[in-house]
Amino acid sequence: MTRPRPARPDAHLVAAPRSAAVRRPAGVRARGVVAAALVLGLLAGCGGAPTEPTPSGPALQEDGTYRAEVVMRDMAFVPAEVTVPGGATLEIVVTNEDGMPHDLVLDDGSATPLLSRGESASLTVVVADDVAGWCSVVGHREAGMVLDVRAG
Ligand SMILES: [Cu+2]
Repeated sequence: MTRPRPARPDAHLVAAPRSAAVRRPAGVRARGVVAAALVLGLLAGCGGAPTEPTPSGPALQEDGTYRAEVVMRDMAFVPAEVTVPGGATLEIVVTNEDGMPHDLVLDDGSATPLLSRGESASLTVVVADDVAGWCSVVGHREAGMVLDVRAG
């Protein structure tokens, strides 16, 4: 029952339906590009250089809280400012990469222990309003070792 298909003399005309690409709504394509950019951004965020981790902005966790990684380095908190939506619960994970001990004290009264080089600790705070943070080692706050937690 196999019959050779009749040759279509006009095949070259229908092979490339020009209208298909043109008719796709521009909005659909734009959303696709945005989604791809988001995926790329997430991938880039996960792949930091292993030798020097780059602190990033607060990351939204699955439970709705935020988590910020802050490094103590050269008598400073890096980043020196963390912003989350007002009322958000924020876990601040501080790691001391400096040659001297530091701690983190928040004006809500919470504080980490004094951390030696390589040590980490975390504080969890509800950021209803801006919260000031600093290192309580004598002279460090005055030297600029402050962390501003902001309710954005
Ligand atoms: Cu300090």
